[in-house]
Amino acid sequence: MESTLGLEIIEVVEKAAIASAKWMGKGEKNTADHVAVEAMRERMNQIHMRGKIVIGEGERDEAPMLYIGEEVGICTREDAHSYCNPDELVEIDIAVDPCEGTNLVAYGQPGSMAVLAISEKGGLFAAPDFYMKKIAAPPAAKNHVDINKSATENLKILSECLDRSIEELVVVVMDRSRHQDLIKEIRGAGARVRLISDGDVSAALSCAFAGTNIHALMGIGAAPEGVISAAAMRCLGGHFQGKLVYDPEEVKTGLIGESKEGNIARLQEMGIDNPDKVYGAEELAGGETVLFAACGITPGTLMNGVRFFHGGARTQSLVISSQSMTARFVDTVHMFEQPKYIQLS
Ligand code: VTB
Repeated sequence: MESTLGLEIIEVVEKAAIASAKWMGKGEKNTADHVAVEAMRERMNQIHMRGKIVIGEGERDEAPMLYIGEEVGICTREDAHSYCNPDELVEIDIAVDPCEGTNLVAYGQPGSMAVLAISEKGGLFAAPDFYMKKIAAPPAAKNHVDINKSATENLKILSECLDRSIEELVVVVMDRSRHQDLIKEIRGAGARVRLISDGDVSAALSCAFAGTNIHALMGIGAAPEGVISAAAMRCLGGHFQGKLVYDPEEVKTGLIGESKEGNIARLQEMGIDNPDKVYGAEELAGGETVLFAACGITPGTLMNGVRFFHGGARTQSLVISSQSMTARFVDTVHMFEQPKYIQLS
């Protein structure tokens, strides 16, 4: 996979974040999402790559752009052989969430970002549009905590791995009714809960960095976002596990007339024969080379949000590569026109 790709994808997430940030606080979540999708797709189509969207904005008949299966990049054109080199013609899989946390953007709340993950063909799990039970934890706890253990057991393990008292531990949980028992159990074990309204990708990622005051993510979110989180955690050596949720008793997928049996059958049609399988980060993002890029739309734990100034904008992105084993924080000043001056910080 092209090493330059790791640099070009910074611009892909930056453009999406800037477009979406213009709608920050306007209460228009669909517009905040739509403009991010357009900007991400436009910049991706300027890259010498042969990409296929494996996680995107929906099925082809649901989403006009960045739908599952859409081909993106200059080297997807029929005459690509005449102007793309062999490396650039190698098919790659792309998982995108141009505006992860549309509500957060619409209401000006922290934690939204434009995000994507890339791997060679077949390197990312094409997650179904189901919920996923997730657990994320720092590298020190990798393969020690386990999604099949109780929150209480995992907190004890986390405490030992991090050499921190349970009372010091902070677990991020999405503020949903489905998590009432989980939240009660975490607090009962003595740990603290940081509730978020949306954006569990940012939360998962934060577990891999010290100093974020986030020591774990637990609870149920979306499976596609779980794959993107896993791509980052795979590169960072963090712990991430996911387990598909198919029982409406745990969480309703919103499909009319859904049933546990019907959901199991849908998963089997997708080739998922074991609906109770536990996926590790290395299975959700198992490719030899995995790239992850995110740019803050609103301020978050790891990255600042987009800040506009007269004639430009400033962004902060994070690009992680399993190839170079690097996590780059990229601070970019975008000059839309010749600025009067550039604020240094
Ligand atoms: C989850 C979470 C995402 O949306 O999908 C959430 O993974 C939706 O959960 O990060 P609900 O269906 O319970 O609202 C996000 O928060 C944002 O896309």
